[in-house]
Amino acid sequence: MEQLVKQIESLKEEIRAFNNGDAESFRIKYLGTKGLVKALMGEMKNVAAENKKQAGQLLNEFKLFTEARYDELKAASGNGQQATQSDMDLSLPADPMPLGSRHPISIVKNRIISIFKRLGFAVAEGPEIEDDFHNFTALNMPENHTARDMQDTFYITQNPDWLLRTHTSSVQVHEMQKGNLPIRIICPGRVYRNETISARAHCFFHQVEGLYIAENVSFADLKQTLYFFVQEMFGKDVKVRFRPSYFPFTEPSAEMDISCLICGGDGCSVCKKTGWVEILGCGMVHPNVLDNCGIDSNKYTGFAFGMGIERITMLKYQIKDLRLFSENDVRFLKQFTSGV
Ligand code: 2NM
Repeated sequence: MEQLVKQIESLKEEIRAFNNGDAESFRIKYLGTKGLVKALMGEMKNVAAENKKQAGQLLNEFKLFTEARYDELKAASGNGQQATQSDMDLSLPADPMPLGSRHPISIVKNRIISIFKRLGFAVAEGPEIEDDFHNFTALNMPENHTARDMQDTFYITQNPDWLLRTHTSSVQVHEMQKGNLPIRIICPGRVYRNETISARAHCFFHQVEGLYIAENVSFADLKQTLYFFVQEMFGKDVKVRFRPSYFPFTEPSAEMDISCLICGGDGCSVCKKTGWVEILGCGMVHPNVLDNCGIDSNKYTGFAFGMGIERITMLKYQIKDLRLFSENDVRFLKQFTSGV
C-alpha cells in the first residue's frame, strides 16, 4: 500500500510538470489503452484483499486527476492552434465534390413518362404493400386462379391479406375505383416477385403500366399509342408487330415486339436470330375488371399495357445482367448521362 501511495504521488508530480502542450501524447501515455492509468488499474489484482477498497479509491482519484490535467492540456493546445492559424493556406482549391449521376432506370423511366405525357397521360402512384383484392382479385385473378402461380410474391406476416405488389396494375385499380372518367394514366413503380435471382430475374424490378378508359376506346387506339411510344423511344425506323397472348385482365391480349435494334432485323444473339425483341404486354381491359372496379363495362372500354423498365433499359444500353441495376457499383452507374 505504502508503495502504491508513493508511486501515485511521484506520478502526480510528473503529470503536473507535463508541459510540452501536446495533449494527444499525454493522453496516449497516461490515459490510452496501453497508458499508465490502465496499467495501475491492472495491478489491483495483486493487492491484498484487505487493502483493495483503499487502493481502489486511490486509483480512482488518480484517474480523475489525470483526466482533469488532460482537459487542461487540451484547452491550452486549442489556444495554441488558433495562434498558428496562419499555417492554413486559404488560397488552396477546395477538395473536389464529385457530382452523382442519375440511375439508368430513372433515366429511362423519366423518358417513358415524358413521352406518354405528350399524349395526355398523367402519372399515378400507389402503395408497394397492397391487399389481395387490388393486386389479384380485382384484376380477374380470383383465389386459386392459375395465373397467380406466375406471380408468386412476398406476404406480410401480420396480415395474410397483405402482400408486396407484383405489378402496378394495383395502382390502376385504385384509380378506377375513384370513378373519375375518362382515365388516362401511366403508373411507374417498383414491383416484387418471388423468384430465384439470376442475370434475367430478380426479386424486384420496375414497371410502367398504362391505362386509358373512355367511351369507344378501341384496339386501334392501343396500337397507335404504342407505335408512337416506340418511335419516340427507339427512333423512327423501328418496326412493330403484335402477337396474340393471354393475360387474365385483358381480352384480347397481345405481346408487342420491336425490330431488333442491334442487327436491324437480320438476326443476332440479342434477338435470338429472330429479328424481333419483345418489349411489352397489352390488351383491351377485360369487362370483369371494369365491373370489379365499379365501372360500367357496357358504356366504357379501355386499353392497358405494361412494360418492365429494366428490359427497356437493357435493350437501349445493351446491358446483359439485371443484377447490375441493384448492385450500386459506381463504375457501372456513372456511365449513364441523363437527358431528362
Ligand atoms: C400488362 C399487360 C396487359 C394491365 C391491365 C391493367 C388493368 F388494370 F387495366 F387491368 N393494367 N395493366 C396490363 C395489361 C398489363 O403487363 C404486361
